[in-house]
Amino acid sequence: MIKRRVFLKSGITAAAFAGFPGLGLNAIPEMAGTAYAASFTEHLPIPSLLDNLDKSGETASFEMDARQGSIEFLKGRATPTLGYNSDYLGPTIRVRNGQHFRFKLNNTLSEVTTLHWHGLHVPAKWDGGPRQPVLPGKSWKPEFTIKQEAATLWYHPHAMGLTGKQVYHGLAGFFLIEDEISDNLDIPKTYGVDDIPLVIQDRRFFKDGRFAYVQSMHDVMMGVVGANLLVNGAMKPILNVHSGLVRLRILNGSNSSIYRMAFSNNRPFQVIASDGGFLKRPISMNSIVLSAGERAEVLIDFSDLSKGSEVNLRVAQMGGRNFEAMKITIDRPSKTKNTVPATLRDFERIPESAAENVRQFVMETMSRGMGMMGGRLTINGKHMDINRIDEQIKAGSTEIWEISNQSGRMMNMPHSMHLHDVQFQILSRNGKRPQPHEQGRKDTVLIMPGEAVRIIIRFSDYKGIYMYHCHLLEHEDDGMMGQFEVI
Ligand SMILES: [Cu+2]
Repeated sequence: MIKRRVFLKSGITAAAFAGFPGLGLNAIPEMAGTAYAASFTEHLPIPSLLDNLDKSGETASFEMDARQGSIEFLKGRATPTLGYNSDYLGPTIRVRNGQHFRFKLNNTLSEVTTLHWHGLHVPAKWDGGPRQPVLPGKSWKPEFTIKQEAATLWYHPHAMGLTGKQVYHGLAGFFLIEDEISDNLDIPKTYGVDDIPLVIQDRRFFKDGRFAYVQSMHDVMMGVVGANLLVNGAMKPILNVHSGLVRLRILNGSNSSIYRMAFSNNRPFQVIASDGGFLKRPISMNSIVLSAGERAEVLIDFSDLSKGSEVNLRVAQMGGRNFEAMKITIDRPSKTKNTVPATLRDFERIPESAAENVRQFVMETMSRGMGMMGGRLTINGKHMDINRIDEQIKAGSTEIWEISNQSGRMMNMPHSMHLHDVQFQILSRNGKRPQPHEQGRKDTVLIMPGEAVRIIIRFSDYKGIYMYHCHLLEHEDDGMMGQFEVI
């Protein structure tokens, strides 16, 4: 009875599941699970930093183990986890544009994994997608040159059918690129002090403490949504900052949730960067929506507040809960005098006329004629097939991709389209110019039911096979993914 009530509350009708054999309402798990009590006691964990910014040293060389771990998110109950060099999450990798990057991943897990550089312009063979599996006990040694301007990217596993589970258990980390422009901007840049990475994730637990990652039909269709919120792996942490300007690099690292983020009293903040780097100029906002996989860098000014003041980071889950996610406490006066710069970085908008080709992508649930074969979620009526190349693209060409979400007839399901290798620009959303903070460099874009988004992409030097897929990880694992080959 409880399950049924929770299910109906989600606004989906039983009819939406008609035609899925053996899946009556009883098969639907509790939606978001129990919300466990947490109070602002723990300090925000800051992932350790791997960097080699010594300008004489041209090569950055790092090694990480993907390994099992355990954490007591709930007091007295151990949660088995995964992490890179750590029980949960991984270190922040920081590199410079132009630097040579050498890396070694050791897979100490009992199953296959990969490591994908989300947002990075990277040779196809080192992309770390499903085509580059790393077997248990094996290592993977990518090596390439960073050819990309300053940005907040991230890394996570991307093995066929296992992405959702492995990310949920903790495999994810930040990948930051710096360059001369980020060096010269007068913005906070002391890592962990006034330049803070924040990965936001919701989680659902079984009573014994294990993560409740079950991939039921409901979870695959609607995404795994949890009633507990983690910021850098901590529930309701406290962050102590100075009474000055603070930079937050925010990643929606959840599997399938869409978040609206804001601060107490709707305190305004300045958005300075989207997925792929700095905007032309700061955009003042009171809240920002990020879908799974998207990032934003924001500057927030606490100089009007005295020591002891508190400001909460608020996260509202679309169609779900409102969380007081983190408490920011002003614990010292500011020693630095940063002001928000008027401009950030030149940005050349690619004109529509530059496009040599237009492609259409329809993201759809149970497309006509596909029936029950494979997954339920499709792009252009197809499920992911690693032996099929879906799109061939000429190296050096510019294309427009028109992506529409036509799942609304089946059920109201947002999607989050992500392209590997490239940073694209959004031309329009439902025929209208995107909001100012969406006019910069993007690699992931939220597409609500019934929406159509047009993006423009320059495919430059690297040839080879890359993925495009829904970044709601349950959708990706169900096959809402295709491959493009740059030839
Ligand atoms: Cu999706």
